[in-house]
Amino acid sequence: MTCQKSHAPAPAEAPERLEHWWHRATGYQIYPRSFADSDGDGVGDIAGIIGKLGHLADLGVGFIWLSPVYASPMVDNGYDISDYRAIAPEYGTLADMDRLISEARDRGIGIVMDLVVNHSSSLHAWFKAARKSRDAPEHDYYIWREAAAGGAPPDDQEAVFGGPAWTWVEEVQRYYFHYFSPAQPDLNWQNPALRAEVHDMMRWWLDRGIAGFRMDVISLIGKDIDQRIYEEGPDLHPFLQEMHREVITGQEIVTIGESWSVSPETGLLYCAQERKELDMVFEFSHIREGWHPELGKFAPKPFDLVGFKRALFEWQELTRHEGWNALFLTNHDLPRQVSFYADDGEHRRNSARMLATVLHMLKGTPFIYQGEEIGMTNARFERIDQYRDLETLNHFEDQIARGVAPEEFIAGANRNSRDNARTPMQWDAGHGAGFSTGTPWIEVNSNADQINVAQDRSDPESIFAHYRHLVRLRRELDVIAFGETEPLLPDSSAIMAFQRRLGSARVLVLANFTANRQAVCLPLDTCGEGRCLVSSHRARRRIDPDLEMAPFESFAVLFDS
Ligand code: ISL
Repeated sequence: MTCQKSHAPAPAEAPERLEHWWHRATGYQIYPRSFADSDGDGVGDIAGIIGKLGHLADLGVGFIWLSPVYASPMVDNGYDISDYRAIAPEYGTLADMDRLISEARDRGIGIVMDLVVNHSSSLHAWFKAARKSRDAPEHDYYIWREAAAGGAPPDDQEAVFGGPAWTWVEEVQRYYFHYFSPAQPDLNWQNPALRAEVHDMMRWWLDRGIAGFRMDVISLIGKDIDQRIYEEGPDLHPFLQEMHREVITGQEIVTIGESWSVSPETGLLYCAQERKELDMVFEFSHIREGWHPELGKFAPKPFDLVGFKRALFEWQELTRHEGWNALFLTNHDLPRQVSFYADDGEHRRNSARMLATVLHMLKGTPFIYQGEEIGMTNARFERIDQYRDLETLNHFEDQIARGVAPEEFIAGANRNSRDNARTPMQWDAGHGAGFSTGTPWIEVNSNADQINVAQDRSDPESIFAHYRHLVRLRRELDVIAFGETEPLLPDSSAIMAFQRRLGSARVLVLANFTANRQAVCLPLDTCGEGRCLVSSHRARRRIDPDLEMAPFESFAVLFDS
């Protein structure tokens, strides 16, 4: 192996970027159903979250992204909203919500609400009126088409959660469109009155003092149904610009859009500052790298570090001068990161710390998903009746009907089902993992007696302490918040390596993604004597061109000339 010089271009002068509070903040996602249950009904709630604000303040996060807590029949755990201005009774009341906003604010933590406006619940008052009569003003708040010949649906589009994307309504003799389940009819963004209702509702929440919005599948709102263009349709950006003008302008809030279709070609259309749309997007190219190209998420392919790095670095490059990145490896729709990308057995603690180092040393706003800060793992359910997620259950039915063996499906679900991230937060080794005194709505992970907050925080080398340190580094060091990213060793299938640079400061980040010792050969101009910012093993100061890394070791070293 020969060591090479790095050929990184000299960092170009960046145009001036206005600094906002969220540039140095770390987000924390709460899935309320599974976070903390204060009243023993087996379902997490807002009072439970308030009781745990100390944990989040210790971690140092700047804001919480709260998955939906609105009134909902909970077909999709709250991503089916029946009243945007009411709280689901099992989660609490509007007064609880106001208390959460103010108690979090007292600790320097903002609340970012989940804005789910591609669709509502079929039990929303708008849809109830819409399905009764073609003449109701709300009828046009949804997307209707006449039946095709013989009464068939207008086209053969399938819904994400299985089955056709069209459902027939007898009363109005029409089909309505639902990209997700029939319980989630798509809203018709072409209707200006509907858009005005959404803007009004957003202002209502901002008046309550929230810190921003995470916008669920926002890339779908500009769809052109007749052309069968769903993602990033022709009206997406005009609608986002209108929303910015009507609601967001002049507010020091953060907006994060979710988009499964965004690409490096379209990324800056959402988040370049001068376009006045969103601050950043959750994009999934690094996640899709782990999916089977034809068979999708329930037939995952082995993890490929080279593709994963390519995807992450491409977005680091894209947002070098404009736009901003939302950094994440896990959320409520994805598996637990230690299980998916590293090792959740013998090397779990170092794996968790390594993945955290990699993500939190990149440029962007990082998100920690509940339980990630203690290295929670996938659920490993053995039977389909242990699963609760409608996507997993519907796809099970569908794939069994197509001849897939149940064990084969369960193996895929064990790796990639959304329920892996939805088992209750593991607070302690007691009953219900300290999540609930009752029977949790979904089984607690069987490893809760070994993996829990109390256990992790009693360990001086804890995963929690590692995260807390990373969160602080971003707040304190300009090079971490704003430095440019320069990939190193892009072809290595074992090591992720990169540098961050700002002015005279340079940070070198190295991570071993394997359970083996790895010899690493670094470009000479990356080496030298520096200050160890963070490390999972022994502190590294002197970096030589040839070094050896322990299994799942990670570190970052600061050089300042
Ligand atoms: O993970 C997914 C891709 O197969 C989908 O399950 C998921 O629906 C997609 O990521 C969009 O997610 C968002 O919108 C859905 C909701 O079920 C997810 O929880 C939400 O994050 C519909 O509102």
